Amino acid sequence: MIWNPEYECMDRAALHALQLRRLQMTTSWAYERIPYWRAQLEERGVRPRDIKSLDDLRRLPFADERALGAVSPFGGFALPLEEVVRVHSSTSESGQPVVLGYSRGDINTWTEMTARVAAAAGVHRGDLVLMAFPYGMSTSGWGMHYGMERLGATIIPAGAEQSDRHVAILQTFGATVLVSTPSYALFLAEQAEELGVDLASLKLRLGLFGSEPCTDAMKAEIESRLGLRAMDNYGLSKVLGPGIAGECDCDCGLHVAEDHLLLEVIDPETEEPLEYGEQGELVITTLTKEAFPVFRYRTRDLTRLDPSRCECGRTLVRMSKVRQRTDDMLIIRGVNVYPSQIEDLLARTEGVRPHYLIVVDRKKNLDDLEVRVEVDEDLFSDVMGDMVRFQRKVAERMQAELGLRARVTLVEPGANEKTAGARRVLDLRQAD
Ligand code: DLL
Repeated sequence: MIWNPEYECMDRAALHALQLRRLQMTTSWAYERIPYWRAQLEERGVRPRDIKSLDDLRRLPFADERALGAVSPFGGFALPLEEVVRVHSSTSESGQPVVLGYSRGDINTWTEMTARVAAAAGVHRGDLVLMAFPYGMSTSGWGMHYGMERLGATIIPAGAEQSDRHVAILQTFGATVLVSTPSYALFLAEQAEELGVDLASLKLRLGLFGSEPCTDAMKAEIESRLGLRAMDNYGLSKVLGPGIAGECDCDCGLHVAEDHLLLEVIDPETEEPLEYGEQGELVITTLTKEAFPVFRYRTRDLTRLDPSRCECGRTLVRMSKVRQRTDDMLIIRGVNVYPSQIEDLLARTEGVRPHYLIVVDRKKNLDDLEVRVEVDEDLFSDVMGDMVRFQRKVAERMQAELGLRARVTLVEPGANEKTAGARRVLDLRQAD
């Protein structure tokens, strides 16, 4: 089903005219209300009135998560807190969380965007949806939740990380749709089998998966084990959350909400724009956000765009599935983390040498994070109890500061170099 044909099937010339009007409005809005963006524009000698065509987008400055982190918590807001009805937060490379604000209008637009994604994937009224994304400060659970409700589906807001409960819900409620990361879907299949559940007896028919890359092999495995159709959807918190793009029935890419977002694909080295069809880094400008507009956000995600007409009738551009990033960010059980954040945490821990190795693997379809920490000789020769206490301390810090469950292994000086040379990360998860 096409949720909003007026916009999703819009003539592209009319769409471009709408985008230009919205870009002009957003530029003036940010210039007048956000000192950070005003300074950025002035530095480049650009005034809002200089935006006369969509090509003038290139005159605007880029943003990245360091920049947004630096103005957090509220320096990126265009509205006073009285008019901000929700805040979320998202990690950044610098370790400084980026705080995201949403006005009532933003929540409404976001809901519309996730409703579109859900409808394009095939969710409809009468579906019983198991939401297995987190509902905390992360945008994942809330964003999809509201869209599903608007669509008229029945949502079960279970939240993340309660697999036994999830299995019980799938069985007793007969949920028809699962919303989660793709790796969690596989883990759930595994759990259900271990609990003796016959997967064929479940009523699942559809999965909306996102927040991390999904290989073709993984998708095929999810579909065959859970007996559902797996649909990909893409989003990122700094720009909005989920709802930026989603697959339709035609299996030919993810339609992007271009009436709300302006996309570029650039060469990440030269920052020059690339043609349709060429792979490069996705850069996103928001066109309708009120509380937290963002210009030319460098997603670090690699994709290509296809504006050709899709058989489903939507005219919105399709982005290819994201399989790779330009940076070293890891997504572990849906949590984004940079090796530099782990390094920083270790550097602040007494007794740790500056040699560590991050080993990411997938065990029983669940991401497994091990941090092998080299410790001083004397700690090694200490009694067992001290070592265990030390391991626990590091693991607790990882959980508290980065939201990550990790196994911390203490190794002797020099051990990591023997295993991995100069590398700091070993990602052993399969890729195809
Ligand atoms: O992951 C928002 C989201 C939630 C999207 C639920 C879809 C479903 P962040 O936590 O800010 O936001 O992480 C954003 O995750 O830059 C990509 O690298 C990666 N990512 C998100 N969706 C996909 C996807 C949410 N479908 C970062 N395929 C992005 C591959 C994805 N990577």
